[in-house]
Amino acid sequence: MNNILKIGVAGMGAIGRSHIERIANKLQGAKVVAATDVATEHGKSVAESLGLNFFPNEEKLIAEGGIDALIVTASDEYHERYVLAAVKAGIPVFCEKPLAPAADGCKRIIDAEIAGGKKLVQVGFMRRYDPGYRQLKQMVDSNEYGSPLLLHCAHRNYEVPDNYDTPMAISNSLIHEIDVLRWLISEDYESVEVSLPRKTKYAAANLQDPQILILHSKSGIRMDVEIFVNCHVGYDIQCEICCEEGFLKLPDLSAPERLVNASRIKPICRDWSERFIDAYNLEIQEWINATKEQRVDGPTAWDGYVACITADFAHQARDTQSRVKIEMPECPEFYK
Ligand code: ISE
Repeated sequence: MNNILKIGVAGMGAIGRSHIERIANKLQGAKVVAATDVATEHGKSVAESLGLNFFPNEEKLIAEGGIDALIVTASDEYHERYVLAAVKAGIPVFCEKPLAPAADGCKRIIDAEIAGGKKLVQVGFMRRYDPGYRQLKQMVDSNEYGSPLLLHCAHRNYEVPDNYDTPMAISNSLIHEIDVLRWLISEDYESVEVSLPRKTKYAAANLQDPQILILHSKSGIRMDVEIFVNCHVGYDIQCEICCEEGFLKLPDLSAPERLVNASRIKPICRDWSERFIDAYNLEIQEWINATKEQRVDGPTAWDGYVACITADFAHQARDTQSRVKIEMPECPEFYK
């Protein structure tokens, strides 16, 4: 591999374009050279407007695109197909979360990666790169504040499109907390339950919104996470860790306060691309650096699998309105 990592992108939607833009304008050591998309006409026109070679499918992109690595930013249902193509070709692949819409898809990826004998997959759990979450992690790991006992979290989106349904609140949005909380406390989950409050008038018929997920870790830490995707207020992410000797709070993005008309106004973000811009930049830069040294330093396919297994048990807990034990397979040596 020469000095510049040549990347192909599968999926020319908003997140794909924003990764292409950050690699071109903000990050070092890589260049996006080629692209594919299941929607050929759309993909082709976006790719051409960005000066990228377009290929009609992933096989051609990998075989003829001259790429060293792949970034998968297609919709969730195409993740498995693209990741498997990269793994089978032996090239590193960064896949946006979730690794697949359900755990069985992740399992096929794990099996293929283990069969190839080399770690190639990183999952886009970008919260692990957010400076605020990183500070929380250092504080928890330092043990200066004692053991974590309780976590109170919220994940609020301004609004979501009408095709966004009840399971997506967990599998597409709250999956970030499923990953980042397990990473923060360095422990696996024991059980999950889902409480369903009164529904907002802004939610479409196919969406229960808000929902509250309650997770218990193996050692008994209790974590409640509100997911409220049509809150019509802004993009608001909260995480408070109550430890034996102190309470640790995730900082908000700093913004100046305005004092006007006898009020104090402090803006909050409108959406996630604004709130987590630093996290995305760091995440992709660190992936580029590690990929060039043939390592996977970030969240692995195993982390993606664990998150999807947890989400699948959460769906069961919601549908049965009961506390469900999370059965997790033993982590293979390959991922330890
Ligand atoms: C989106 O895909 C994200 O990753 C955002 O962080 C999350 O807040 C949003 O709900 C998801 O749809």
